[in-house]
Amino acid sequence: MNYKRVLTIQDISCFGQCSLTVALPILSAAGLETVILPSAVLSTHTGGFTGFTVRDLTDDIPGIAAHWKKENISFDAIYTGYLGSIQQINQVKDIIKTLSKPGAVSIVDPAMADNGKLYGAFNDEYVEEMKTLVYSSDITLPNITEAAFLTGIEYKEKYDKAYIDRIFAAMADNGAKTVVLTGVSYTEKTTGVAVYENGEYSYYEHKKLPVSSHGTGDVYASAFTGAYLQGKSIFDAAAIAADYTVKCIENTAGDESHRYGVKFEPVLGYLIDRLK
Ligand code: PXL
Repeated sequence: MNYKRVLTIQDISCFGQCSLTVALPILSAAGLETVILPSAVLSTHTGGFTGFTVRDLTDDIPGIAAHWKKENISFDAIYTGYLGSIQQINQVKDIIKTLSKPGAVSIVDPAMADNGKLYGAFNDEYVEEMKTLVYSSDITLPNITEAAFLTGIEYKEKYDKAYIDRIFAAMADNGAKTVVLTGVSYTEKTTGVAVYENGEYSYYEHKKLPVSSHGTGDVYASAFTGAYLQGKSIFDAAAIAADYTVKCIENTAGDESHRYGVKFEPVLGYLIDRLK
């Protein structure tokens, strides 16, 4: 196996199975040296909980990055998820510039919206700043809501391939290189991932489960990053991550007390097998 060092920058939601508590175990299981940079520490994630605590770590980030630079620590890949503020988006841009090895890949999950709406903490100004990070990255993994915000194209619940083509064309016009668009569903019983790479569209379709769970975007992006850095093609990594995410949702479905995240740990073996 290829031993690569990846840095992932996102928050720690202590309870709730998302962001770093998902990314670190999944990337480690994929066989990667995983370095974390927590952007904030929250008692829980912000989806469906009230009264959570937040410790913003913005002021700690420059010192951490400067120490790594001094120690000559650099990365084969930098993968970002939920970032709490505009200032943190700018810090991430600096870190990508200063701590990437030559040829390193930047993978940006613009985790800021779902189901047609921005998450509570974000506004239009945040979206404008996120555009600059997304459009300068090598690979980005938005869902349809995020892609709509990133392009200014209206969000639609029902659409056809022409709508997805329009999103890809607008993202490419803005500078996007490779786009892995999640949650693209053309039929009632199926959903999938649309991939835009080198100007070409491809689509991986799989069954749609009748439940939606929090944190699946983070599971997906982490599994994709793990598979891609282990040498899978963009399309194969997108498909493996989709199959793994389906397994996680299946493993959680039926447990109404577990809607805050997915039980991804018991099925990590499946992901590891797919990476062999
Ligand atoms: O899963 C994305 C995510 C990550 N981190 C925090 C969140 C969310 C989504 O709501 O609130 C803190």
